[in-house]
Amino acid sequence: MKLIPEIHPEVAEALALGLPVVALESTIISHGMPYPQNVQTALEVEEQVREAGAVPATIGIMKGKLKIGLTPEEIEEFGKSEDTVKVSRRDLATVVARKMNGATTVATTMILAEMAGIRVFATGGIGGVHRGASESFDISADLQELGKTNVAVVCAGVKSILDIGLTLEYLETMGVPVLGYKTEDFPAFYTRTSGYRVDAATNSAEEVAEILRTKWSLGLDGGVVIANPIPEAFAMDEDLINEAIDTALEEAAALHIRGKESTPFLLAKVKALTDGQSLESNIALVLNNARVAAEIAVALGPINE
Ligand code: PSU
Ligand code: MN
Repeated sequence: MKLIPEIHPEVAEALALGLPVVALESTIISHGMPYPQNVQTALEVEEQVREAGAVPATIGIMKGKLKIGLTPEEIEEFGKSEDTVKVSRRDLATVVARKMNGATTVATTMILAEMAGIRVFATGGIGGVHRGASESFDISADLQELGKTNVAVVCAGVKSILDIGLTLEYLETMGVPVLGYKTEDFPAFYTRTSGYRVDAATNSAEEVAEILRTKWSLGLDGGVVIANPIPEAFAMDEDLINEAIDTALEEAAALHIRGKESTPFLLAKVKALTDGQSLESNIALVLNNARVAAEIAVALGPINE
């Protein structure tokens, strides 16, 4: 028997009517930000999606149930709980079978969004190829997912805790278009530039929607990265953030932090080292991505296959 996700009634209705819906992930709530800012941000992100004319669907796993659209109470539970498992593709079956609570990463949120028929997803940053990956082999499952699952992901680029150049190479190998939203530069999450370029700059949500529609109508399965730089006013000083990242990476190496703990450890360290400034930037860019994702979902309209 096929496992079907539980879709929140408001989301189900929007999908049935062909109205725009934006998927949102839950690892950013459980592992990406501290409580209570995580919950507050998750709720504000939903509000931002609504203001821009789409219905938000925060995705997560509760007691093994696949949930498309969490209630504010469920978001609060995700934000508070300390034993929620970070669930990427390889963890999904175990967490569902054992009826555990799980927070979905970019990869898993894409999988569940696609199951529900949601085509646009907003997050902060995607996972990527870690620095030193030639030794550690640490490459986020997000990149393989982008290669095969039909969901567009609006993000603020890739953090320089990762190897940005290798991440872009990997995306090219997987056939994933990397579009810049009103920029030619690939952004580095906390900063608007990374020294790398996007494949194509776009100037409007309509233009992005046209590329998405064309890709999928060509039968080219897979996602698209829409790189939307952090608003200027919240961009961080490059030297400050790079120094914090270098220190965080040194500490992670000294403590032998590996595997799925790596990204959450680095995020928390960077926040501590920048006196919370990185958290403020993080919140601003996620809200900005939610708005752009909603505009793209509106421009895209329903996809009929
Ligand atoms: N990058 C961020 N914030 C995050 C993450 C990445 O700036 O919260 C989370 C996302 O859920 C992403 C996951 O999918 O970390 C990647 O983890 P890993 O590198 O273990 O695949
Ligand atoms: Mn990893």
